[in-house]
Amino acid sequence: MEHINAMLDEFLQTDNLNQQQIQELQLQRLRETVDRARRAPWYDRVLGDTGIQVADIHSVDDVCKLPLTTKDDLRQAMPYGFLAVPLDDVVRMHYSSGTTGVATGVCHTHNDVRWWSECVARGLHAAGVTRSDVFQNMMGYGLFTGGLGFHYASELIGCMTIPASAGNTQRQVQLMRQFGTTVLHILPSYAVRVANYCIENGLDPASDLSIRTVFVGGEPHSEHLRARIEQLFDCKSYNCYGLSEMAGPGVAMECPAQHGLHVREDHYLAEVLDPVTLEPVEPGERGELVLTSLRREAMPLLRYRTRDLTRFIPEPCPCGNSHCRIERIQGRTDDMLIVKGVNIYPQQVEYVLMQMPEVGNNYLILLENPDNTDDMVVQVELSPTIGVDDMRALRRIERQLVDALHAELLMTPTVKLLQPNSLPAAEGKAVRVIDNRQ
Ligand code: DLL
Repeated sequence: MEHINAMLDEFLQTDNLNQQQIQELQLQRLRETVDRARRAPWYDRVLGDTGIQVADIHSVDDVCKLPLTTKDDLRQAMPYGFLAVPLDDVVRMHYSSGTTGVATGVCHTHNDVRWWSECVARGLHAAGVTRSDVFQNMMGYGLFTGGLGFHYASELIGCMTIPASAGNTQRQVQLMRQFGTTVLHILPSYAVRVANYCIENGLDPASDLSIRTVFVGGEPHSEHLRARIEQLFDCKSYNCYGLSEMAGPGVAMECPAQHGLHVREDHYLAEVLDPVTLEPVEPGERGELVLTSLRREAMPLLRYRTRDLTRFIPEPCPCGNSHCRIERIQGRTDDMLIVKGVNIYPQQVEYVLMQMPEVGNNYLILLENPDNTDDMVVQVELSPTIGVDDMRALRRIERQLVDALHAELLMTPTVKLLQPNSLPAAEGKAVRVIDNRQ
């Protein structure tokens, strides 16, 4: 118990560093990282080509002198081109999930695993999770980082941890009831599905379960989806962001203010760049998040292009944590769809749908071009509370959805209403778009 309290005190001290202290720490760690990165064959070559030395880094702003790293670079250098330690020092590897191409492997030393767990544990602690909580981890265990990333963190806090992994909803609910689960870690799309499974089986997820805190992440989701989760389980839902290349979940997490995610700035140096010019955006403007790991030993990454779109929230956070905040991820640069010449992010569709109480859990965007003209069909599951026999009511809902989507997207999609739970449920992260266009 004493060691947990000492650790929690340390978390508090780190979260309460002021910006000047954070930047001093970042500068020291940035220099160490550049030094360490040179031991990896890839960076030895790339940094050698640029001629940049540790001595050229005088402030954290000098990070812009370093070369950018992309997912393609990682792919080219698979499996060990980015490894900066002897293989003997590596204790684990994970895959990035590869939703946008070939998955890449990421290696970890003992320290990498420990610091990663601490980053997540800080978020659990900030949200009020304690050793008295029963923590059900419903993210996939294995190569995906969602499961093990939170598992070690909740054990650090001292929670009774249920390594439930993803899927098998009936057993998940049974575990929650049997063991009085109070905290969940879950994909946001799956959270709503679990709640609806409860309702269909005569349980009220708000009153028949004991969930008070839910951590969601791993995929984009809107503020409205959060509101739904909170209402369904009568809980607080906190957003957690991360990517396997930077260890996994815990790069940035929400605090009780629930407005933006605090980047763990003692571990990650964040930049927001214009994805086209690759120059920093104006303060507070949206762009691509670029991350430099500051402590990772096995695979330090310099200026990694995440492809995730966000912005810094410049105002200080009322929670007192002075680490910078990013807004929830608005999509990925490579998510953008061009339909009939209009740029669309799937997040915009979710934003519209989740405001309508008639809409159920799941939706799917289908893109086709039968006569060389783009067609966008939004398949929308209805809420289980809507009678599917009232044709007039269904036509009204369809019309409302088309109008609301048109107002947001500036183009008119076709809307198809479906019975509740009729779309195939994804095993892992939700599949929101199928592009069948030639
Ligand atoms: O998804 C790590 C993770 C697991 C984070 C569980 C949070 C909770 P990857 O499989 O490598 O790692 O996928 C990383 O997922 O670049 C984002 O595009 C997306 N992503 C992750 N968290 C969020 C989030 C894990 N909270 C990619 N909001 C990232 C939006 C997210 N997108």
